[in-house]
Amino acid sequence: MEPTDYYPVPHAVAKHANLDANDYQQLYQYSITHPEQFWEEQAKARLSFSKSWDTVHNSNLSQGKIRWFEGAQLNIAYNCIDRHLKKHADKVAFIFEHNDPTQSYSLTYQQLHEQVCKLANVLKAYGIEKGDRVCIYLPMIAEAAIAMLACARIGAIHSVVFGGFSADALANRIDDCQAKVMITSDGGYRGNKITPVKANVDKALQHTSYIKHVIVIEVTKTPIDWNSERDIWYHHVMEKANNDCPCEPMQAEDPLFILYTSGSTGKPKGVLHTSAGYLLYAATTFDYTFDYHEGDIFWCTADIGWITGHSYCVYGPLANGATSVLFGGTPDYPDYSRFWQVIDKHQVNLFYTAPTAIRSLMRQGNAPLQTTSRQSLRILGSVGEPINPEAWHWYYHHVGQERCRVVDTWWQTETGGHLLTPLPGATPLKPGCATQPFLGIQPAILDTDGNECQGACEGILVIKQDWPGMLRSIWQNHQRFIDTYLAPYKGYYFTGDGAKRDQDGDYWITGRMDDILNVSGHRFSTAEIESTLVKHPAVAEAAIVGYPHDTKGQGIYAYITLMNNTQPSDDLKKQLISYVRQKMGPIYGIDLIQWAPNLPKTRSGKIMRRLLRKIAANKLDNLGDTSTLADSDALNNLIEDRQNIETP
Ligand code: 7RM
Repeated sequence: MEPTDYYPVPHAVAKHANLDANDYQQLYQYSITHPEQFWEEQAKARLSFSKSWDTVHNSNLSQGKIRWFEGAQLNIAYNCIDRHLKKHADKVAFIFEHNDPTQSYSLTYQQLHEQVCKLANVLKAYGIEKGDRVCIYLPMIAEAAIAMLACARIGAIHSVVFGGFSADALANRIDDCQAKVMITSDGGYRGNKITPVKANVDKALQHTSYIKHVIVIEVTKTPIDWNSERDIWYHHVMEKANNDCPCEPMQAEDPLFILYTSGSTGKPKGVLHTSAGYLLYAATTFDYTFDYHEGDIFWCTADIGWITGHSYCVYGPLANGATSVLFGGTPDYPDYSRFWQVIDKHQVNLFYTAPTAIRSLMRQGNAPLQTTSRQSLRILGSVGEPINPEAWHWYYHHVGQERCRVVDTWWQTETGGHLLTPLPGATPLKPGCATQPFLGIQPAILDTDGNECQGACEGILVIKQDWPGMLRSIWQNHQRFIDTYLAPYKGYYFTGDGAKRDQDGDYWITGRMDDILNVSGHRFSTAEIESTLVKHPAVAEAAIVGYPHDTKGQGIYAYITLMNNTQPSDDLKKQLISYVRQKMGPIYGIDLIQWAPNLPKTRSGKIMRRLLRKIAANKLDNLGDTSTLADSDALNNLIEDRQNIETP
């Protein structure tokens, strides 16, 4: 490590921060030696309960039983909205920054309350009761947050499906959780394009029969098909809805939402989060990681369809009574200065985005930055994948003008909130390093035999105790929850990531240990893409691997074995690429296809992905042990042919 690649906390920053290095050290020790007292104090300070708990913590990690604040009652919408009204009714909750910069507007806590109550009453009128599932399939609009909160108000469980997923993917997710009502829109804006939203819903609903009512928000006013027995205009029913809706009292461990994420086997997992623990963890991490101070303007650029949107566009900021920007546009529209323009326009203090966005903006050079001042910025956050030092430096030196702390937050859909992150006033920064555990989190690094490594080392990242924001189960598949996260290393939560710990005790994430790709900060299961490809009549077999990609982090590389009677062609490549996008969603863009008359396999028939990854990356100097290969010709042919594949 270069000696300059280290950014200590300036005194002035430490002095004004919620936690300085001493506070963090003390509080961290306390949080892991007295977790129950620590989280009980946090809960009392941060949340309002209508009934207190019997036990703070009643978990058994190896048995898959995770329970926090059992016996307590609260309502999540009450905690995010109602309790702020007394003092802050006119404070802005959301600034909605429309795709079209001239169409932005704000929503105060009072206005948010009214919209949420009305929609909650609409849901009730269409038969939604406590515990029912509601599917939300929307572009990034303020109504997406309103819909989540309306569910929370009446105890319905929301399942938000990201708008970039296809009709098939949507249908599978509806089926898995048996959602009764769908909240969607006619279309969505993306830069100068309009995306079909309702059309995807119509297609999905041909394959599933659970949804009884579809509430449609008018966004783009594009023509859509209408099924009058099923479809309802949002603005019609909202106009007539009563704005008084009591909050349903919920048990601390009642489900709040399901969010599907890619697993290493094909089928997506319905990650289940519950009420009190999740909200407490989102609220605490929001406050400390972003060093939130009353009056700050926060902007998380994530879509609400991902966990980052759930925890840091909606629940974390609202639980803290904060003002945040919701962004319905793209970083390149109307031009590449959009992020920086929005920061100036709304005087954003705390900004949170993904390395893939940073890299693609960095590629535009500094001209788009120079039209803006960005003087309001104090904290810069990163999430979704490792941030490479080059992008980190650009973010720190150019975007933040060396004035802002960069928080590289490592966490997962399953963890509910940040597990590893620097704290602005407490932690010295190292580019590309997620640094230190959050309060209450005890990471460990295991070797392949499951032994804990001490000191500086590299291995498998696990967490030693449960924390309030941890997932509680996989929807309707508790055994899969245990098998995936708890059984691999008994007594630990298995993250699926590798990590390195350096001599200062700082953690560096090295990437996934399983067959999950991280493309532009999104999780993709290689198995899921493979099983889609083999459904195409021309495909006999497919193997997907990731390879290093300049802006996306990882690109998707497909090795495809065609049916005997099928001729390879560039046209067929295009067809296969669009087939996958159509079946799985436009975010599933295969970058490169290589024809593989044979795949390199072991004698027992396992595809040797390790070799395929090396070929895809064009790293052919050290292939490692190839002695278990059944047929070395397959490998040699692929290596030879690799030269004919252009890396875009
Ligand atoms: C929040 C989110 C989770 C996976 C995770 C990692 C990777 C996320 C970082 C990161 C290095 C980071 N949820 N990951 N953040 N890797 N540094 N700061 O992304 O469920 O969609 O993905 O993303 O591999 O396991 S997620």
